[in-house]
Amino acid sequence: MNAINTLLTTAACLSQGLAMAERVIEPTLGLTPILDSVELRRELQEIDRVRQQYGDDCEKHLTARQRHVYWHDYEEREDLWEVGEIGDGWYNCATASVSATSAHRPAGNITYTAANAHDFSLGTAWVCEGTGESITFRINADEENEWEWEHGTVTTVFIYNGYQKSARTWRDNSRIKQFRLHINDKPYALLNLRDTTAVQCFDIGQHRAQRCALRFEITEVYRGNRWPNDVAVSEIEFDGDGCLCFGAGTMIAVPDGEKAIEQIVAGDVILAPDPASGCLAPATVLGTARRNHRLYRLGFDSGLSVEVTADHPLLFDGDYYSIAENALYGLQTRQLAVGQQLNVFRNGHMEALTLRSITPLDGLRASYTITALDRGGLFLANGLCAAVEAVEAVETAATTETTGR
Ligand SMILES: [Ca+2]
Repeated sequence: MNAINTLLTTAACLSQGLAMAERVIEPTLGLTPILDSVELRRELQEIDRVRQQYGDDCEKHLTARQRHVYWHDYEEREDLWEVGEIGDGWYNCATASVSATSAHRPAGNITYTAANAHDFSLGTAWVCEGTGESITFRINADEENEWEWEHGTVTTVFIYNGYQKSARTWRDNSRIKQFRLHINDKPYALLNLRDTTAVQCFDIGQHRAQRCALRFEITEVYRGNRWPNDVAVSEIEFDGDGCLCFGAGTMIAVPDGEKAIEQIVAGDVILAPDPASGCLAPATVLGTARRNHRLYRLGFDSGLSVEVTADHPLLFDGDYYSIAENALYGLQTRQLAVGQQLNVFRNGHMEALTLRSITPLDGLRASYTITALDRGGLFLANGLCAAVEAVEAVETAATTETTGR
């Protein structure tokens, strides 16, 4: 009997241990939106003044907070609640439909539906009773980007906690303290949210995005001052791999010099490296894309740097490398390592430079890429040999040509 009891106790401990082993993910905090419209307008006026004085070079004359406003609110000043930094990024490739187990009834013309948690506005929120309720996002490829999304993944969740319409609505309504994230109907992790208006970024690993269902179940709340039974979340957004890109200002080699990547349009002629001959040849751009992504700065000795997404394949000495090893584009990349010597095209010839640093940049930034060329699959970005998005098709064609199959 004792032996049976011991066995049962052990089994109970084991099952408890398993329950306790549920994955817990803490957020990294991003930018804090300015909820006070008077304060925001004041910052915008100051940015206008600096911009008039220094033109496009104004960024270095702004405070860190003003730079934040400049990047994320400046263009959207017509609607101060717009979530400017996320809107047209990953969503160029994907759509997410939203539903919830419940939502509070409208108060006059103010609604609290699930769709409010995914409308890119901090002025609206999904509001429900709280613990036990959940909101589900079903992700699918945008029809026009079907090809790209064969490789697309979801890796990051961004949450604007509470009702961020104003500082008062944020305090008065309850906020989420913890979500249990279910991926494709299986519990995946507990997300611990902070009681802050700053955007909260959760790295959830890499999940195939096509037909992925993410359900966020409320398990704990921070109580609001006035409406403890109104639990609110203003926005839940996503990012992922499958949309390789460079930061604004990355210079692309063209026949008469260089051109910033954000100015490249379909029909432009660029200089494309041919790995077989080692020569540069003109190629016509067939498509470009603009998105918003988390970017990383690669810093080389001699002061060269480039801002790029973690998944972008870069060709060095016959091998593809990226910051995060992946096979998203039908070719296996190797992971870049600090200290590595890499051949970069500089001043008209190849130069061996050492990779000194890989620095993650905060928040989401405007990012750009060339999706396809009329010949080859490579372009030069700050001298680095970078793959276009349709690189898999290009590589397959090259292999077929070489092997004669
Ligand atoms: Ca919203």
